[in-house]
Amino acid sequence: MGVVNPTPDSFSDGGRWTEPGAAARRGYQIWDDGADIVDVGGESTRPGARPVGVREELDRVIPVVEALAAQGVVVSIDTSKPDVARAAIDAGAEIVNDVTGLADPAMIELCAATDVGVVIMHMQGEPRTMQHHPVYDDVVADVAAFLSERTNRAVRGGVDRSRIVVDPGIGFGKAFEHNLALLASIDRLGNGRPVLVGTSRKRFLGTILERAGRPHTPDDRDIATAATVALAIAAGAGAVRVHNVGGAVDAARTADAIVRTQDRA
Ligand code: PMM
Repeated sequence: MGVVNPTPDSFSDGGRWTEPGAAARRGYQIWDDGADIVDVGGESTRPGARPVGVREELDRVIPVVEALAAQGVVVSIDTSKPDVARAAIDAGAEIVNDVTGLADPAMIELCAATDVGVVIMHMQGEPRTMQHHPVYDDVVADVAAFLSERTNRAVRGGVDRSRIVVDPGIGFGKAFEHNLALLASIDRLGNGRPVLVGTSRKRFLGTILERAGRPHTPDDRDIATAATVALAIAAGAGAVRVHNVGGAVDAARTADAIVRTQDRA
């Protein structure tokens, strides 16, 4: 899954694709680079980010979704607002990626009625404050239980279980150690559903690189991201969400080839 954020303030690519034509071109480029899905998001969820209104989010994403879907690109819409998700589905989006894990019952209804693919992500708290002091009893067990509970709730609401993918929400209300623990336990998170992992350019990678005295702007984190992609795929992740698709595709294919070779041996 490649990422395009037509926002002014996303932590990695914010401000680069605010013009819809530029965002759509970026989406095609990601598709060309080998993404199977292009994820379009109009509201930054970076720590401390302020919410945006429905109208503004629609203005940012709908032209981009329309343009990409018209070219045959498989688009997911990264939103927690049912009104935005509905308009995006009408514009051709096939997947709803909800960082609140379908917290709004209207989102469950919409996903059930439209038969889209669904990403249920875990977040502790809300973006404005989520990094202040995240606390868990046992982060892996707590996140796995949340994902299982939200999956079951969606299924009870009419969403086909086979259409659901779960995501531990790396960096969403998680301290450095929480992120590492989750990435080391991907096999325990899915409860039978495929796991999507989004590590791309995130702060915890900056922390690792800083500790080693390495540069650490978000764009400098692509090789570190590729390491997480390979490890995630080797650990059984079903999908990864990244900004630099070309590099991640190479890393994912390599890991996949090695793991499959072992399966055959
Ligand atoms: N991370 C971001 C945004 N949306 N969605 C899912 N499912 N998983 C993630 O890890 C995730 C997400 C962070 O912001 P970005 O769009 O700038 O990468």
